Amino acid sequence: MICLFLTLFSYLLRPGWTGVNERTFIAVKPDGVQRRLVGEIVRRFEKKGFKLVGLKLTQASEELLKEHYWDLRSKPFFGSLISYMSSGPVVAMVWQGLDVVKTARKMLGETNPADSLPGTIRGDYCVEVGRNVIHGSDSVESAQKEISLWFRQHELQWWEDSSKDWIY
Ligand code: IDP
Ligand code: MG
Repeated sequence: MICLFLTLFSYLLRPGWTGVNERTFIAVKPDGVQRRLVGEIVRRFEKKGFKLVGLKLTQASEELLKEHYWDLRSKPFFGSLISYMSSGPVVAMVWQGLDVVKTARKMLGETNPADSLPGTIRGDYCVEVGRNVIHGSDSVESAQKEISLWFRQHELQWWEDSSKDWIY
């Protein structure tokens, strides 16, 4: 009985989504939107088998971006990063699936496009670190923070995925 209670308690206090319910925050940056890469990027995540649970075209405020990139505030490129990211709309998305955070980072490639292998998004579609077309959360913890920063709860959809038994 105590065991059952403890299990239920730890389930209720679980640190966000895990397993097949893991979620990550992906954003097509302003250069990606301008260069018509939105469809291609969404296509890659869909074809991989991940589930789209949130998507919007949005103009991010400098306030939101400073919060989003808070860890980089002392970097010399911080100012130019904020103006780049606020230079036009971004497509903000939440994708869900097993190991989606780690896998998405692999699909993106390295921060610097020059270090990114062909076949990755940054390896295929950009050349400069300051114009690297896409953002992806670097850990489950950052994903949770970023999702709550960019999305309201009601903007995330719950839907039954009819292909799930063929993916898992
Ligand atoms: P990530 O996007 O691969 O997680 P971070 O180190 O978190 O890389 O940096 C965030 C963003 O800041 C990068 O995607 C890139 O747009 C920009 N950035 C990182 N390093 C540099 C740099 O050396 N010069 C200019 N921009 C940079
Ligand atoms: Mg990062």
